[in-house]
Amino acid sequence: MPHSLRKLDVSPGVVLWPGCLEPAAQTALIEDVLVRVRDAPFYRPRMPRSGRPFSVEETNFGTLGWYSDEAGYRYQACHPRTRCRWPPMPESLIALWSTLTNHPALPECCLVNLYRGDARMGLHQDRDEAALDAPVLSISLGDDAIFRIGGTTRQSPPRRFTLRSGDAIVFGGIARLAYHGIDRVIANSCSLVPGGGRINLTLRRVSPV
Ligand code: MD3
Ligand code: FE
Repeated sequence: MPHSLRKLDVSPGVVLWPGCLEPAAQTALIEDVLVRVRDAPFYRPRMPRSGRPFSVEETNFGTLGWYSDEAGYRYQACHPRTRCRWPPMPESLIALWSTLTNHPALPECCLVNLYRGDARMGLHQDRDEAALDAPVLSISLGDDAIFRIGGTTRQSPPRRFTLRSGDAIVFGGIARLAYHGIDRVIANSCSLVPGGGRINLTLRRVSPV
């Protein structure tokens, strides 16, 4: 259950709930994540063609997981190393999706991004989902991150703001295809993630209804 439903309209299509999850809910959620990570360990995706490894480590929950390697970006039902289906999405996240997005269809993918050390995420669009009418929900856990979001071209002037542990943010409408990225993570700004760092959970609908 969300702790605070105080919301901020950050820019068209972007709604931020600062401190949506209270500390106890953050602890419960990180435990829900880490127990699933035992079955679906973090791996380092690679860039299409070049095979250059990401600085971020990833895993997924739900019926479809986002994956990238030399062959390209795609959604797949199984973990690349274990070959098993991804663990189910925590129920609390499905409930939060319905509360915050009001979207009628269920999320299919919870992409889990782990930022440690100098990990960052370059400016990109999320456009591997056929269901581009559905919003994306992101939940931040652990260290603060400097998030950057622009418009629908790389040239659009970006806005930057900090995403903190427990924050929830929804990207829909015109923001759904906005360029965005994580410039950097502020090490040791939060002690929630065992071993340090930041975990971001991104919930997405992939298939059209
Ligand atoms: C804006 N992750 O996994 S979450 C990603 O914090 C990704 O790990 C970042 O970008 C992270 O693709 C940013 C915020 C986010 C997620 C999806 C979006 C912003 C978005 C999709 C469309 C527009
Ligand atoms: Fe993204």
